[in-house]
Amino acid sequence: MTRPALSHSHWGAFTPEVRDGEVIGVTPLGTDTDPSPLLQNIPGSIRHRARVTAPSVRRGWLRDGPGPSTARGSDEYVEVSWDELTELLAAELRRIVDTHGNEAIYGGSYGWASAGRFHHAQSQVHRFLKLLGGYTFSRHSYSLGATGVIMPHVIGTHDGLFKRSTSWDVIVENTDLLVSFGGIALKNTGVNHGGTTAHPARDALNRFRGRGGRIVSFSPLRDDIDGECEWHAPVPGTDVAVMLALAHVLATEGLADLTFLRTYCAGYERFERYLLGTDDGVPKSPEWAQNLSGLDAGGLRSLARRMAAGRTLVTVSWSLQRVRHGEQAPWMGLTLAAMLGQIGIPGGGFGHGYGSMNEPGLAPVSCPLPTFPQGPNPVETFIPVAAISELLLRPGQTLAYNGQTLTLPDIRCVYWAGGNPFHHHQNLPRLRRALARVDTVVVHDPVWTAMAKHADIVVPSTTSLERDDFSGSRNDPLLVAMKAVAPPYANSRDDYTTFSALADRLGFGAQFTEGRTASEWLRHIYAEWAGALNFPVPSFDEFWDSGSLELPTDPGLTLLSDFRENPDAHPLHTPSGRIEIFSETIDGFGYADCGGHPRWYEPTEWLKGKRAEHFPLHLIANQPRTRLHSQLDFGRTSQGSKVQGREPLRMHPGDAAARGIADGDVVRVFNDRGACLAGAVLDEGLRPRVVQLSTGAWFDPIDPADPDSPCAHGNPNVLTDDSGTSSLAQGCTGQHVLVQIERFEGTPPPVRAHVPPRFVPRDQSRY
Ligand code: PGD
Repeated sequence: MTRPALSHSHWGAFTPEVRDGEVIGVTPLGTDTDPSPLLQNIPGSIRHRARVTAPSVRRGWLRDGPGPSTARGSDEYVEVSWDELTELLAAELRRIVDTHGNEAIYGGSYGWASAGRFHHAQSQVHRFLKLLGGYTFSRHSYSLGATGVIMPHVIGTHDGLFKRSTSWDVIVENTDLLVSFGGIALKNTGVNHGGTTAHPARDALNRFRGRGGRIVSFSPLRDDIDGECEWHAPVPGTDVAVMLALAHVLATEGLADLTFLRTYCAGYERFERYLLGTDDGVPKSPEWAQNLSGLDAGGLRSLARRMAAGRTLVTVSWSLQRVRHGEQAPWMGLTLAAMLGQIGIPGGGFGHGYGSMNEPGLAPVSCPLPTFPQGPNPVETFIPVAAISELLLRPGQTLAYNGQTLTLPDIRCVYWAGGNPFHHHQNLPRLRRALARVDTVVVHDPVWTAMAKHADIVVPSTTSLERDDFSGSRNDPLLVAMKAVAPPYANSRDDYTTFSALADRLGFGAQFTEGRTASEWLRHIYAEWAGALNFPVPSFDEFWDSGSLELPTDPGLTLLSDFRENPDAHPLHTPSGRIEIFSETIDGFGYADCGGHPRWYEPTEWLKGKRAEHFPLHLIANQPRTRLHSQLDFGRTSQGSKVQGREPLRMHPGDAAARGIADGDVVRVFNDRGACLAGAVLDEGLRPRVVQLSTGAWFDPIDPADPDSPCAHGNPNVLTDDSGTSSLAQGCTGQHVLVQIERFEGTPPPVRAHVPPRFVPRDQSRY
């Protein structure tokens, strides 16, 4: 038995214990004081049955050639050699480019893939497709679709909000009251997309409480704050109304900081007319908000006074913008903080995403990170990332987005590496119909996800445990040398090798590889980076041998402190240089679903709407506690939470009793879009009529040939609505959906989510 060096994942660094090419145990990095339980999903993952063991082609595609097919998702596969795969794929890409042009390839390929600067699947696929002549791309993320568009308009940055957020230490030392919309769930602070070597949030919140700080949490789920807090459980989707009510108290009781609003903001007066009901006759008072949110008006009034009386930080979780009209919550949270006048003061102001990822609150690295060069994309067509089904189902039609009218191109090939749309996209029956329309679907993944099972060409990728790489994230001090701990499993290859062979076959191999092997690229990227720094770092060999390298960071930040100090010397990148409480730009777009200032819009999926007469429970489809998205769903931590093999669905005991449901029962969750099975867990820590089913259980259609088939395993995206946040951002709205639930009677179907598809021998594939 050997004990190899450090390895790294999105949820933490660890030392793997390896036997016979498999990880059998992991020891978290010694300096990590709160290691993530997700690490325990890793043992057994290299040789798991769900791995793609060889290049595979869908039988119908091999037999009939490229073209639309409803067999995607239910067909058999044929194993082919790497040479044959390269030949087939290169010929198909050439055909599409020659016949339909490069914009007919959708390479938006969203997804978190694995930690690692070089073998990062998105970087690899995008570099390859750019050199092929380009591809239709995607903008923004499923995490932050609404924020990614609204915040640059109103505060002039998106990344900076997280990267240069107020640090945990500053909060611990200065904040009196932390008013959190959407909570600060420590389950989410386990992860970061570049990797993360320390988890300070739990300790920071405890130290904050120890100093006398108070936490107020607005969330339908009690455990969105771990530990003590004042919990308010509004009707889901009404946070903006609650924020408006707090703002109303500040405005009407002389508690708003008018000097701050005049000096640092633009357009408060226009917003105030709306707030006070000057034009529409509806004051957005606590009584008004009580009607919508179910929260006591008196309680809101006294909270607003407390917020004005001390150092208050208003935080908004990312989940609140992952709903219809999701642009409004971060914008209104920012406006509320601006009215308190504490933006830029240590411990006061605004924060977005504390408890959404392990980034806000952490010190940023004060130098650039090493990068794998991408090059330009010669194609200009794109979609906001969550419009994938729109793109495939409505070629030639238009989509409103951020003041533009996009014409959707006619996509013939969908090329995916390092993401799982059957995890991240909404309304899976619609997505299945959309994928049936194209000529060819290509997926690179180490495992047989539902997306791989819908592909025509499946490329077996290695996991990060099977290749040398190094990781780094913008808010983590360590570059970590990620040394391979096992050889590539079965017949898998790293994506770089796959793309190198393909590029070679297509005639641009030399441009893609620049003559370097993977290990030469690691050295090259490191050397290029080291050469551009203004401080010395060890040689690559020294770094590789020592296992990690500590980078300088900017500790003790307060968000927008420089702007506060001197708004003329440090103007925001907005048209006014100020925080735009009223945005002339957005107003000028003339959208009915996103106007010039933050406002309350009635949600489409909420308990007080018409739809709730048919589907009377509000399902929160949030991030899972037991895995990252859909990754390693078959791992120990994830499997340990399942109920009768299905994803746990939490519901209030009263709602369960009314339906004859007991703890541990299999339940059927349904609405007019689809249905799934799940395992009931009764919990009083939810607002009545709210249920919670996390994303990430692998989609498992009971009848794979039926696009409307229910999922046996508990994937909530069979239920969610595939509509954008608004015409402004068109972001993902998967967080909220109305459903009905009943006890499942009879013998539930088996869960086959992690079982590979059926294969037929090569000589039978012609029939
Ligand atoms: P992952 O499960 O991380 O989900 O969606 P995302 O697609 O990122 O998928 C990553 C895939 O990459 C996995 O299948 C993994 O096996 C594969 N992979 C890992 N390493 C490699 C590699 O080296 N090479 C290749 N080729 N593949 C690799 C996440 C998305 O879901 C996000 S970020 C959010 S915030 C959204 N949240 C919600 C939500 O709140 N509610 C709903 N209903 N839906 C959501 N979807 C979104």
